[in-house]
Amino acid sequence: MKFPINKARGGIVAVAAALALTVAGCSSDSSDGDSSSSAGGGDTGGGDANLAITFLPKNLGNAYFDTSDAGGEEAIMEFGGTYEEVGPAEAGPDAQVSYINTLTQQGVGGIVVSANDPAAICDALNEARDNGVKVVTFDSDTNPECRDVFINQATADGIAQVQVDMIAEQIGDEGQVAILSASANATNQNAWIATMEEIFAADHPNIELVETVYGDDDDQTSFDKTAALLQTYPDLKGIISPTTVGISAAARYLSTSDYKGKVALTGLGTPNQMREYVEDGTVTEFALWNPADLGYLAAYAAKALIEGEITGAEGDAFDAGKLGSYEVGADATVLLGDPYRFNADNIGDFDF
Ligand code: RAM
Repeated sequence: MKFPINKARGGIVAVAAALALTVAGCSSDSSDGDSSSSAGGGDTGGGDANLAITFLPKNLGNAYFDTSDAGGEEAIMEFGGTYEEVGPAEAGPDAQVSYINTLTQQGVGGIVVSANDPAAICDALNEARDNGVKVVTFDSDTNPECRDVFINQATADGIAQVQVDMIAEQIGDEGQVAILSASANATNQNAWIATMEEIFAADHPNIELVETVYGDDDDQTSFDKTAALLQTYPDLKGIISPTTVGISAAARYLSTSDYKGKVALTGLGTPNQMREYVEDGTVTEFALWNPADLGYLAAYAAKALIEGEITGAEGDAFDAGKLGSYEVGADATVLLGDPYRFNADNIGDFDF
């Protein structure tokens, strides 16, 4: 299916009947790997509200978070807050704690964070909250008692199902598969993997999941783990990598190896990182949501919390700019939408 492309807001807007993927074409000034960058509308608008909002990704230098945080920056500019991004170089379980403590001392209004571990940053986040900072998790949640709201990109069931469906289609529903994940404690990947295991067991008796390995959302580690998997399992038919860092590193390895076109690779990737591997036949199809929209929605949720429009109670509703109105569901969770499949027929329509 082809989508009309509309150059708007300095970006590309691709629209389908069933879903609208709005793509921020601008790049964040955080993509240079600085530990901090800021931009904003100057005044923190909204009366007395403290709309200084800082994004804290799992790690810096990950194209996925460059895009999601740029979406957050776009939103914050729109409503006249102050945007900042800080984060660790490596996605370690407690690597974000010192950043959270500093933000608490600085008295920011909100922190928007993707957690490397469900518990390790909880004390720091709750201390921030005790000091009046609103905490939004997005992408990868903490335990629910450590944040005000979680912005979920898609349901864990939906994200797991699309990856199982894609690998089953690509390997003829039989043979050995392995998973190349992010860091071992990542809340999001672990939830998706647990659900994938259930789906394989229930619906795909001829697929054997041989091992899950961890590339730590580091390009070189993910590349090396791919090589090791292929050596260890000579009959491997496919790899699922539910991380944008992992899938692009695995694709790079496969693309110049004898396994290209023989071992299937799918999972979650960004179109810009995967384009050359779809075009050269290494990868048939992968999935993702729109990271820019995820960051944009998270920023508007932080604003609504800071301004007291929502508390995180089920049924709370708030305005999210160009995305429209969203409602808080169970467990103080807001759902962005459905995962989307990218392949040779449509990848040219996307730029993120
Ligand atoms: C990586 C990160 C992120 C995840 C995506 C799919 O960029 O692990 O948390 O949501 O992949």
